[in-house]
Amino acid sequence: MSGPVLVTGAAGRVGTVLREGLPERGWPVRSLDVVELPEPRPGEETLVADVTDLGALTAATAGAAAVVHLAGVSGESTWAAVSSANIQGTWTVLEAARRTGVGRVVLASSNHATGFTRRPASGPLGEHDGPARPDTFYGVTKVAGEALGSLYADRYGLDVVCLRIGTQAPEPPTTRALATWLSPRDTVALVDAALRAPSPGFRVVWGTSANTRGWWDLAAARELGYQPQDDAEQFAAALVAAHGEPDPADPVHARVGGEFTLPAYDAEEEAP
Ligand code: 15L
Repeated sequence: MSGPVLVTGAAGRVGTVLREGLPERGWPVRSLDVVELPEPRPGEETLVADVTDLGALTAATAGAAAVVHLAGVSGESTWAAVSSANIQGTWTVLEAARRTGVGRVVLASSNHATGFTRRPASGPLGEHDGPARPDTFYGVTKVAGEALGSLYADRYGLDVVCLRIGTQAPEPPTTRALATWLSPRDTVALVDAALRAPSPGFRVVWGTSANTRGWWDLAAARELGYQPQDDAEQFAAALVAAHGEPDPADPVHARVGGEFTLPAYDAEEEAP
């Protein structure tokens, strides 16, 4: 593959990590966001566009080696806001890739596509144990994004790798994240593997670090070549001292989507 990797939503949390980390792994980056990108890196191309603008996205995708699609609303919102940015936006990215002949798209999906799944009593959850069970409108858009990826893989032959990301952050922010954390270093490693894997076709993989308390099986991600380096356990003592051991009977810990499954995340609460 030649040409830069187009990263949409490059100004966001994950995008900021990739703008730094992908070039270190040999991928030049073309960064796109709806806001002006701060501090362009040497060799980085930057673009400002709305991810639902097909003309702009087609122009931005032309000549790219692959697309890493992160843009969108990253939590619960009104149906209008989240469906436009996340479903229309993902269709736009895939359609732009098809029109320009870019063969690989890595989609940022989310654990919230399966958020109402009960945490396993023992043993890890594989991707097939996690059918669509969204916990929010946001989760529904991630299910739809995966479905669009599947369609574009089957109908048009694109390689589409969907990363069901856990909690991407510099450090695990909560005791739940002792299971769900994806470190910055492992974020880069996971996306790099999704970009490099030979002919993956359509894949859905969990995206976490190698957390001792993790409940998602990383076998499918490892099959792509992902080798996680980090484990949230190094932060466990401090988090447990501050918040107590996670109680499996607490609704936040009983379902994989955590607090997104709580009544407070009913999008009615978000409606204007
Ligand atoms: C996500 O999908 C969100 O984008 C992020 O803000 C976190 O809430 C994360 O999931 C999580 O489950 O911790």
